[in-house]
Amino acid sequence: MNAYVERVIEYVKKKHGDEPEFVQTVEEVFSSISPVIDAHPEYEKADLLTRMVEPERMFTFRVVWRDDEGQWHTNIGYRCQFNGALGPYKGGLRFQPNVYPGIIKFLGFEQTFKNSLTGLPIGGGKGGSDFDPAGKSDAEIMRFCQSFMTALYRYIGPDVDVPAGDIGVGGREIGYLFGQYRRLKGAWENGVLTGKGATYGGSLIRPEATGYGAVYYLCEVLNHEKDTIEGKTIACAGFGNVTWGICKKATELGAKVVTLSGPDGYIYDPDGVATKEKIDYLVEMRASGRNKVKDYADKFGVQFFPGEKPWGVKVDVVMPSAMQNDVHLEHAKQIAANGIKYYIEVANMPTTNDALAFLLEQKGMIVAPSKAVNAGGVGVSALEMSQNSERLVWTAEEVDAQLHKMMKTIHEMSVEAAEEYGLGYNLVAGANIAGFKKVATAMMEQGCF
Ligand code: 2IT
Repeated sequence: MNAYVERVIEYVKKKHGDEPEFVQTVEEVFSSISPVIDAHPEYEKADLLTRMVEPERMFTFRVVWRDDEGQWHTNIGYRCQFNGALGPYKGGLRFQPNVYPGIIKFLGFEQTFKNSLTGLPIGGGKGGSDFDPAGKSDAEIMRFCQSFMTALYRYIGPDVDVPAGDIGVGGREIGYLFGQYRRLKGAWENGVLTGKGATYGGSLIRPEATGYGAVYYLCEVLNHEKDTIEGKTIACAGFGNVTWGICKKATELGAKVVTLSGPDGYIYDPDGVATKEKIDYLVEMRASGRNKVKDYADKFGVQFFPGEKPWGVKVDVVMPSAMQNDVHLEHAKQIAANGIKYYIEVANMPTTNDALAFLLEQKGMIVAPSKAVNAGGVGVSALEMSQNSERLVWTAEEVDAQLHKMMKTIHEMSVEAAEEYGLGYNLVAGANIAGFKKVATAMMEQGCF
């Protein structure tokens, strides 16, 4: 590996040992771009990599809210404006009790390169709170969102920083956040958030975009292998918005999602999460706030495996679509032992670095990285920003066609970037290189700061 890259990784390990997820993503991205640093000595001269691992701005804020019994609670809010070289900071808000600076920073770092891959003018950001939405009433969620936005609104804006949803933040939360922003600003700036409802500037297809985009990307991979999606079985994780989108598109194209997971275990449905009733039920499960996938097994009479992950199931395609570090080395070994050819990451950093390295060594296995596969979500968010600034609403067909084109281009760019450095069909390195190059060029051209 390039000596400068090694030094920066060591520096990050030393400085951020208490933020393991952040160290993990820096190591993953920077080890891929080592050949680019070899070819561009000016990056070391400008110490570009040390600049890249330091967020432009990151802050915390107090979020105080009252529950239905009249009890007061205090949570921590975060926003990390990681890199604005390509456009306004853009990235989701995550509400989950395990949120701490290391999670927000890993997501913001990933987001910077992912947003670059979309080809659209968006910088990287991320935010959220350690608030736990599970079991909260609608009124409690609303009061929390209003308090969160009251603290955040002066630091964001359509040309400054445009948050969206992530785990624990969906259309309902974005609605409450937007309502409070509008109330505080006294202005119709609907470009300030994406993932809005369709009646007030939300883009059609945005709720589906991450899942649809992931399946479009999978189709590009299959096409490259002269294979087709028809008849394929897919193991997914989670049962949130992303998995829902995958189920819809996979079913439409003749494939079957056979597993879902939750904090309580996983379900196996050999017929596939493939009927409208089943797919709609995912939305109900999520809205219930129970956060249990067993509900699906009870309702549809399929097998439930308590406390287990779905990675031992024999399928054609594995798509970890729930959360970070969901696939460990022991799971990776099971996946390889099952002879699975397609490992398509969907959630942000779903694979530990040792598991990823193991999978990349497997002959005949194709590994696709999440920052490319899930980029359709934020890509359509950028299209939502375009529609808001034009004060227009595009049709679902227009948005879907653009999303499809975007996913094809991301795959193509990754293939070309890896080939340029003699790495063959390496989608992980290709995505990191292609995403990095644009951010690096923009930072260099904008001077040192
Ligand atoms: O991880 C992601 O790309 C998101 N949560 C979506 C971000 C966005 O701005 O739509």
